[in-house]
Parts: sequence; structure tokens; C-alpha cells
Amino acid sequence: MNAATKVGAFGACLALTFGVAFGVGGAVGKIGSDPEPSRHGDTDGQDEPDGHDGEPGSHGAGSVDHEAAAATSAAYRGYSLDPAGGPLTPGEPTDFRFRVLGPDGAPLTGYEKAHGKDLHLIVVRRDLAGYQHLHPVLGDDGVWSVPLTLETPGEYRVFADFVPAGDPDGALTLGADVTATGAYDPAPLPGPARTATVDGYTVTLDGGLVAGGGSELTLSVSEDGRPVTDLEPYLGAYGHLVALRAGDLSYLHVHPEGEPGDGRTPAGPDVTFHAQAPGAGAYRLYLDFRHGGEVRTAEFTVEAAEATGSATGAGASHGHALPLIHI
Ligand SMILES: [Cu+2]
Repeated sequence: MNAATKVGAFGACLALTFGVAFGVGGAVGKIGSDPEPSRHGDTDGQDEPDGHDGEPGSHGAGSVDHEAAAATSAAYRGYSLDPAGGPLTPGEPTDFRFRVLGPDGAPLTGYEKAHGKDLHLIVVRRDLAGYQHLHPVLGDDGVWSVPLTLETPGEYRVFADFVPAGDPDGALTLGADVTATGAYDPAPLPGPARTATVDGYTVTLDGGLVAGGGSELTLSVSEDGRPVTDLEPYLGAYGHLVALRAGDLSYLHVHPEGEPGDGRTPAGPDVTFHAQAPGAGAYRLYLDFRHGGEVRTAEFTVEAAEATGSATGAGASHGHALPLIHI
């Protein structure tokens, strides 16, 4: 689907951080940016308001690692990501399959739902173009599958964000490279901006990222100049935010703390997130929001500034522990 933008907003401070996973993609290198419209590949746009079973912050609790500089690798904590198949053909729909192997070497079949899904798969080209947020289906044999089309040639990174059942360390994210054959023509990263437009929606960003610290980001959605106050729940929240750092593809997945129906979280126009950036650099933010029955993605480039003075970020000021999963 297309990228679009609309962000819901929670009136209050939604502090929540879900599992924040930092992954450094292996291959550093080409990072460009994406002049192309972002693609949102969610295949199950319909998600029920009740699909959220992760308690904010529950994810990742216990895996706090403040030495952020992590790298998302294909193997971590004994788990590994095992994609099947070779290079894909650009523009051709593929049944993309992969497995997560557990510490015992066998395919992992037990998952705990987070945001209504057993596993979230993020796919992006290495220049941060072509973003997709997919929800694969798990087979009894531990093989995940999902329809996937890589529109243009190039090197892509896939991130599997999940919670192994029964693992006290909580959520983790594993990354792997996938290639779409042909000449890769990386685009430069779009410059920092406070506004993004998608399908008639305008999303404005307030706040920013602080290198190595917590910060608050508020995204406001309007449509044709009017604030949107009836955002629809998507995966149990009014907005989902993923951030990827240009260069090493460090990965952050952040969610608002409030939930639709909790009696205190308005359905827009503001949606606030707490994020923790692993370090300085340029990040591409992808905000998924749902309105009018469709999920859209608004994209922004944000520079994470070095923290100055006290090391207190917005998160700390709110007294929230920010789970940080170091991948
Ligand atoms: Cu997801």
C-alpha cells in the first residue's frame, strides 16, 4: 500500500516503548534515501482494536541494555534468522519464507503476541527506501511465509521483531540481508523535515531524537487542513513508529503507551512516542497510522543530536524505564 500519513495522537504523554531493538545491519554502505514513495506492504490492514496484547513496556522488560550501540545481527541470544531462497527478482511477487532458529537449533514455533501479532517483519532497502511492514504467517513447521515484492533492484534488510514464548528476556529483533537482482542505484537520504504528506494527510513532527538518550516525539495528523480526531486502531494503537539509522540500519520500534479504549487516549490528532536512539546520526522514521480503513505510512528524516548537559532525556523526566533491547 502506499505510504501515507496520518498520525493519531494521544493527548497525553504516551510513554511507551516497546521493545526497542537496535540492529545494525551488516553491510553498511550504501545509504541513500528515498525519493520514492514509501510503500507500505501491510497485507492485513484490518486489525482489530483488541489486537494489542502487549503491555506497553512489557516487551523487553528485563533486557534493558543502556550500552546502546548495538547491531542487529542475524543471530542474537542464541536465536538466528534463517531466510530461505536466494536473490529475488525486482517487481515480482514472491512467497518469502524464513525461519527463526532457537537456542536449541530447532525452528522456533512458540511466540508471544506483541501488538496483536506473533512477528512483525520490516523490510527496507539499504538506502532506507521501499519500507514495508508485513505480518507473515507461521506454519506448524516453524516456517514463516509472506507475500513480498521488492520493487527495485538493490540490497535490502529484513528485520524480524518478535517475542519468543517463555523467554524472560523478552522481545528481540534479528536482521538479514536479501537481494533484488539488478543494478542498485541508491538514492540520497531526504533531508530532515518536520512535515510529511501522504494521500491528502499531513503529518507534522514535534520533538526529536537524542543520541544515546530518551526523547519524546509527537506526531500530529491532519487531513485537508483539519486535525484528525478519529484515528483508527492499528495493531492496538493509534500509531506505530519504526526508526532506522542511515548507514548501519540500527533499528528502533516504538509504540505509544496509551491504547485505544483505555479511556484516556484520544484518537488523534496527536500521537506521542518515546524513543531511545542508540547514537548520533540521521534516522528515517516511518509512522504507520490508520484512518478511513486504510493504513498509511508517513516518513521523516531526523538527525539525532548528541545529548548535552545532563543525560536526562524526556523519557527519564517522565520516570519511565525505556526497555532497550540490544540486538
Ligand atoms: Cu507489525
